Amino acid sequence: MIPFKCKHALQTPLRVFTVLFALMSVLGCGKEPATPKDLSKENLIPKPVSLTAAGSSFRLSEKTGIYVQGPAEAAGELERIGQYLADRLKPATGFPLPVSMATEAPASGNIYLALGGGDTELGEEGYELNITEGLVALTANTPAGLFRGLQTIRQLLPASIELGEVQPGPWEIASGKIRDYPGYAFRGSMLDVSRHFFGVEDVKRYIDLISFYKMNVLHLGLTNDQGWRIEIKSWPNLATHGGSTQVGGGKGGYYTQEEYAGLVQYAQERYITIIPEIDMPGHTNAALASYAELNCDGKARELYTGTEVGFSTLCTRKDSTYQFVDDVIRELAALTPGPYIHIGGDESHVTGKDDYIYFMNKVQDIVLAHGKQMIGWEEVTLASLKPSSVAQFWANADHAKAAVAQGAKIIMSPATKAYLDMQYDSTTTLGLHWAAYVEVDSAYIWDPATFVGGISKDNILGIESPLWTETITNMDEIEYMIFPRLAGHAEIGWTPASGRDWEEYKIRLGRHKARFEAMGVDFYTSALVPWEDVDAMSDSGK
Ligand code: TNX
Repeated sequence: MIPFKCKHALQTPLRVFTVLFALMSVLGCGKEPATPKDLSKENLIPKPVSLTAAGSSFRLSEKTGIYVQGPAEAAGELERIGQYLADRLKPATGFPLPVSMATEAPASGNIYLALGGGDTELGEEGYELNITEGLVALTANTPAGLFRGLQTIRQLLPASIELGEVQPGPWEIASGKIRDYPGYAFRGSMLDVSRHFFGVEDVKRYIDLISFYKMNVLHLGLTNDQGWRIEIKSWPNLATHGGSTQVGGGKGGYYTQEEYAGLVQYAQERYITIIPEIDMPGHTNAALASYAELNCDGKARELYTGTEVGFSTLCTRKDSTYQFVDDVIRELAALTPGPYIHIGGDESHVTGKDDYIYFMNKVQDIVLAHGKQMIGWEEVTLASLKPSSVAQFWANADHAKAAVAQGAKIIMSPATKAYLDMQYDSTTTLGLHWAAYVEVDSAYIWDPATFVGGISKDNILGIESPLWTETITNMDEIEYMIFPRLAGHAEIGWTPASGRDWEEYKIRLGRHKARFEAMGVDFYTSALVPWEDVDAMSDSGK
């Protein structure tokens, strides 16, 4: 239970109070929650690869310090990671949680974050967490691995750890050992900031929310018919004119390059790669409205605020189109430390097939020339893909198979399972349902490695769940559509298929209710999930 509910209950008249008191004891409210002693009963999402319980617990106190250890050249980064944990734990505990460098494990009562090395099974993002009565010790090969492990520590503490004001605690974690690493190297979500524009603060919250579930990619849909959302200095009208509206005719917006660089850094500090998408040659009305010369007839289009798709195209046989593409990719590549640029390529219904292929082959070369790998929606497989290119499957298995036949890797985003803009059921007011109604169970019950016959895990880079925003206008609506489905997608990307079972998962998910509430997440309370008011990951309510 979350303490403010207890305070409220205490003000009620005596008779009602007696009933409430009985209820509160059941829920563990009004007394200290039971000490969590069995690590195997924790409700972690994604579920760890392996976990052994040890039967006691660690207690965080006002004396707890966070000690970080690693080579001198990593000191700054390790201190930042330690500080990230301190910043997550300080508001609710009220403890000072100082961060310091260490050369060996600290004394009893502390948290120890150490870069190990050499544990090849843990790979780039895995971690090992050893919790004893005396110490919480997290080790990983890389800072990214430590960061993923910190999300586990957060989830092992009571849900009220996520509240912004001091709570009574106690702050205890069941003892034992977790060894954990992801099944797929690429685990992401896409946010479409073009159909409706979402400002820097919203994108930061999106990053924070996906990082809590150990995702490592944020794909930003920066351009579409309805809006161009990134400043391009060599073609300034794209943002100032092309970004000036959105679906429904609202005022739109765009990120300056400085703001965008700030987002990239914010994501990097959470070990999330931002993949920028410039959708071409279709979905380009905002660009076609900003520069007349991008149209074959030389006439600028009107800005568009509806939700149709497939009516726009760049002029693929004009040389100046490739000057435009080169300038945009050059500026974007300079803002992109990650390896990928997404060039869209979907639903180009008014581009001739030969023109489409001619265009894509040229664009792929441009992306490579600027030192990046190309990702495109599955239709790009019509072109001659280089082995470094990646196709993003959304609906057509033949496209995905053709991409694999060309040596390309696949990102799995089946619309019937992974599209976060699909309505949960026929009563959902937001979203669309052209692919399917996607209830929380359906979003969870599928395996990327068997979803398309002939495409196996080796061909798959990972999984991504896209949120298209034709009907989504603010952060509350974003949260309602992505949660709880995104948590399930994160688990599919991380946890081995053998560890995934809906009947077991739905219990863990139901126990995340207090955690969503404490984080202020506006989520869909699906009737298929047994939601429970469990605060502590204690033995109560299990
Ligand atoms: C299809 S799937 C699109 C988007 C829409 C989405 C709505 C794909 C690559 N393109 O343009 O926003 O459906 O669900």
